[in-house]
Amino acid sequence: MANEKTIDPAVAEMLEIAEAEGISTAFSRAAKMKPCPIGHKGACCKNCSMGPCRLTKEGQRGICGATIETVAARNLIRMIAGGASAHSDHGRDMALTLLAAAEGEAPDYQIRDVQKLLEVAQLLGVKTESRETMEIAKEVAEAALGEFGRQQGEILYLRRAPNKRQEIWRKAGIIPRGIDREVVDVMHRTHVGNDQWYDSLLMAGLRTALADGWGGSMLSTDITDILFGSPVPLTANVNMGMLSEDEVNIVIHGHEPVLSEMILVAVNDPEMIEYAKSKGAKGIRLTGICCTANETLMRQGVPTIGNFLSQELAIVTGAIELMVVDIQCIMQALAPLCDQFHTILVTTSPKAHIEGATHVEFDEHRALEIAKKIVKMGIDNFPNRKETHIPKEINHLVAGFSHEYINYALGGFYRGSFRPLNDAVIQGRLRGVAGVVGCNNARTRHDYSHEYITRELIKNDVLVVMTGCGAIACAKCGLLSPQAALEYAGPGLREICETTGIPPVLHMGSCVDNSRILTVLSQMATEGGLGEDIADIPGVGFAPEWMSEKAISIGCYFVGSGVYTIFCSESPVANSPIVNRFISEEWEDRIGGKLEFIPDLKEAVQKALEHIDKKRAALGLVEYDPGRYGQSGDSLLLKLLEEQGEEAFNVYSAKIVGSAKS
Ligand code: XCC
Repeated sequence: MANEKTIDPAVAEMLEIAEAEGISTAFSRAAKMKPCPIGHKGACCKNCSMGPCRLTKEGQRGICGATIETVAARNLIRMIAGGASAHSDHGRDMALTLLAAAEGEAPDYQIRDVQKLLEVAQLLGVKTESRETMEIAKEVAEAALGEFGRQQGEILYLRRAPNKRQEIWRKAGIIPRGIDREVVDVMHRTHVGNDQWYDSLLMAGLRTALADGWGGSMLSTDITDILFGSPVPLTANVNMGMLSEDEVNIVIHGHEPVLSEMILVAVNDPEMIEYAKSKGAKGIRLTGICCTANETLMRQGVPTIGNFLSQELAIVTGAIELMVVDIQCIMQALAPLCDQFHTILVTTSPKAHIEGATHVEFDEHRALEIAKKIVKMGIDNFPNRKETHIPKEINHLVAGFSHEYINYALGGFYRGSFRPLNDAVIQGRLRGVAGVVGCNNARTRHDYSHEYITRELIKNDVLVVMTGCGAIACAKCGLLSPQAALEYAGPGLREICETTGIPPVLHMGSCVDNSRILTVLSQMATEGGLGEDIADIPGVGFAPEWMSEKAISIGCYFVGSGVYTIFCSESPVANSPIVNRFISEEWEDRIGGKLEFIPDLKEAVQKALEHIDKKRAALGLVEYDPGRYGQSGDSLLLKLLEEQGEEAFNVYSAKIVGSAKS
C-alpha cells in the first residue's frame, strides 16, 4: 500500500508505521479529503462577499457579471502574486541581512564571495573602485532594497536577459517596474470591479512573475552567494538513513539560510559538542528538509533527509530531538505530530508562527547566540528520546552547481565559457536542456513523476538541471550522482558527463535558485549559435509534482522568459478553455513561452522532446540522432567504476570536488 503512495523506500517504511499506529499524515489526509471539484478547476470566485460564485456552466456569470474567463484568470494571477511575494520577501530579508552585516550590526555574518559582490555591484550601478568591501556591500544592499520599492522604470536585473528578450517584454508591455509594485498591481486589479478582461489580467500576471524571477528571486540567490559563498560541487548524502542513532538529531526545515547557516556553526561548536556528550549523546547531527536544506547542502554538504512530503514521516522516526523551521512549506500538522513524540518544534520567523510550537524569534543581530540557544534546547531533549525507527536508506549525490560553476565545468578551468555547452547542443551530442523543478504533492505518487520525467529526459540526451524538492527526489533515486550517467544517460550526454565529470542531472539549489537557471539560459542565448533569445534554445521546463503558489510563479517566469513549461497535473484553469488556450498558444505568439498542464507523463515527455526538436529545426541544427555519439568514452573510468563500485564513486567524486576547488 505504502509503495503505491511513494517511490522512496524510506518514506514507504515510515508511512507503514504511521498507518499502523493511526498517525495522521498528509498522505492519509489526502486520501480522506477529496479536492473541491469547483475550486480545483478555477471555477470559484470568492473575491467579494456577494459570492462565493461557482461558475460551472458555459456562459454563466457571477453576481457582479464576471465571466468564467475573468474568474479563472484572476485566480491564476493571484497565485502568481502569492508565490512572487513569498520568494521576494525572502529576497528582501536577505538584502536586510546584507545591510546589517555591512553596517557591522550582524557580526556573525561576513562577505564570503567578494567576486560576486563586485559583479552584483556592477549590475546595480554601485561604484566599486577604491572602495572598502563593506562600503560596497552596504550600497549593494541599499540598491537591492530599492528594487523592491522601485515605482518606475525597469528592474535593473532585467539587463541580465538577452537584448532580444528585453525588447519582447517592452513590446508586450510586461516589463516589471518594481518588485513590490507588481505584486500590489495584481492584488489591486483582481479586486472586485477592476480588470475584467482575461487578456490584460494574464499579461499583468506574467509581469509579476518576471518581477519574481528576474527580481526578488535573483537578488535573493545573489545576496545569499555573497553572504555564504557561491556553491561549487561537493559530494553529500541524502535520505532518512542520515539521521543518527546515537547523536542529537537537529533538523532544519524551511527556506532561509540566514538561520540554518548559524545553526550549522552552532552544532560544530566544540562546547556544544561537549555539552551533547554530557547528555549521553555521541555528538550532534545536523540534517535538513526542503529548501533550507538545499541551501546548506549546496554550500556545506549538510545531508538532506527528505523533501516536502517527508517532513512528517521524519518526526515519526522518533529520533529527532528538535526541528527548527523558518519560512514556507512547513506543515501546520507538525505541531500536533511533535506532541506525539519527544520532538520539539521551534518556529523562528515572525511571519511563520504555528500554534503549539515553541517560538524563538530569530534576529540576525544576535544570530549565533540564538542559534546556540536553539541547539541547546535540542541537546537538553536528548535524554527524552524513546524508541526510534530510522530507515537505513542513504543515497549519494554531487550538488553545488551554480551557473558560474557550470560555466567553468563545461568551458574549462582556465577560460570559463558556455561555448562547449552550446557546441554540444549544436552538434546534437546534447538534444537539448531542461529544468525540472518544484514540489511534492500528496495527490500524486510521491517523487514518482520527478524520477520518471528526469530519467526519460536524460535517456534522450537532454541535460537536466534541478532545484527544490524535485532535486531532492532525484538525489534519493541516485540520479544526481556521476554513475547515473553510465546507467541512465543517452550516449551523447554520457560522453559529456564522462569528459567533464558532471552528473547528467545538476542540482542548482533551492526554489529561489531557479533564477540561476534563467542566468544559464541567458548566457547560452548570448554565447552564440543558438539564436539570440532564450525562446530560441532547444529547452523545456517541467514542474512534475507542483503544489505551491511559488511553483506557479516560477512556471510563469519561465514562460515569460520564453520557455515552454509543462506542469504535470490537471489545469487549475481547466474551467475556462479560453484561458487555457491563452496561456499556451497566445502567450507563445506574444512572448515565445507557453504554459501547459499535462497530467499524462508519457505525453508530457513526448511533447517536450517534440518542442526541443522543433527548436533545433528552427535554428537549422542537425537532426538529433541517438546513434551518432557514444562510441568514445572514458573507458578507464567505466572500468574503474565497474570494478570498485562504491569505492570508485568516492574516488571519482573526490576528483571532481578537487578540481572544482583548484
Ligand atoms: Fe516547497 Fe522549496 Fe515546493 Fe519544495 S519545491 S515544496 S515550494 S520546498 Ni520549491
